[in-house]
Amino acid sequence: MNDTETVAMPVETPGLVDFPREKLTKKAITADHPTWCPGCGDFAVLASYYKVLEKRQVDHEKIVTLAGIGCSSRFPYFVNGYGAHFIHGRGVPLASGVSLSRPDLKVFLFGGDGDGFSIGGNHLDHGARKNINLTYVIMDNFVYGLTKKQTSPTSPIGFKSKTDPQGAVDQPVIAMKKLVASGATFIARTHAAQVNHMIQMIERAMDHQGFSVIECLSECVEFYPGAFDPANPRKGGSFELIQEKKWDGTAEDEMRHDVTDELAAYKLAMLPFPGVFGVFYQSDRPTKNALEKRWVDQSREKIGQASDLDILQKTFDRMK
Ligand SMILES: Cc1ncc(C[n+]2csc(CCOP(=O)(O)OP(=O)(O)O)c2C)c(N)n1
Ligand code: SF4
Ligand SMILES: [Mg+2]
Repeated sequence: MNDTETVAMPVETPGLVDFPREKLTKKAITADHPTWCPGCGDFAVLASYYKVLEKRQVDHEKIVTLAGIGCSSRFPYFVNGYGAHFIHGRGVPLASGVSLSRPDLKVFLFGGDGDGFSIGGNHLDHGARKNINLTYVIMDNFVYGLTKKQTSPTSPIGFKSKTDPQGAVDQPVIAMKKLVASGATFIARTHAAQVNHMIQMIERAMDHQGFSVIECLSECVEFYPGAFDPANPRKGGSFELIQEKKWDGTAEDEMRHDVTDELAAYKLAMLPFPGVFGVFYQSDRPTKNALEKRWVDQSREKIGQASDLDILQKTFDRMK
């Protein structure tokens, strides 16, 4: 097998026998009452997440909801399931560890633009290039919401905040450009005011084997109201969808977007705000989970399928 082939991963949970299941309902997945400001875009993202889990009837014990720190990162409190609200910017390493050690779980990570592109920017790049199997939703509101209005890495030039009272002067990170360059193998963009589209994107992301990441424009009504009106038809904007190739041989298909074309994805990412929405890029490069498993399996075969305990004991014996 060469490294470009996709490696199938087992999905059984070790030691778990089949048992009759009750239908997974929204009530069963809902935990605490969300504490965001009334009108915050994050409510719709959470509702879409509930909807996807319910629609897809994900095994309840396999749902893992992880996050960094920020308003958007409060997700794990509101989901009844395994999860952790972790350190600011460190969600990707945490989620990577969970995914690599328990490939049978459905690992979801949520966070903000500050969490993902500023303090966690480096982690995002490495999680993406390693193609760790997880789904990461970045709720981009162009501001630090939780800490009450500082300039974020995605704030546009001129944005007035507590850290830039005269208006931001630094070139912002363009989320989709960064994501395409990162090596993530599923990259999509959506808007919290477009719930059906958001649900579709989350479903496609969770079905993808590898590092799937979604930029979701989610308005901070408290500290950056109206930021995404240009992408909201109900506020006079336009929500332009990417037309994906259907490979049907028609003339119009020539004009459609090939999601496997990285350069085409980068060109879409360069469109001026509000840009376009949908799947920018997708590739079936093998995951680190699968490559690591192959290496572990081969090593185990070499040592006669010894148990984890035997291997540990032998390692200790060698150290004596
Ligand atoms: C190491 C560390 N640095 C800084 C902070 C303070 N802090 C908490 S949340 C946050 C920014 C949150 O912004 P974002 O990630 O965009 O999330 P939002 O609140 O906008 O959803 C900062 C700077 C922290 N908690 N830990
Ligand atoms: S401060 Fe902004 S991001 Fe945070 S809950 Fe309020 S509206 Fe939402
Ligand atoms: Mg933010």
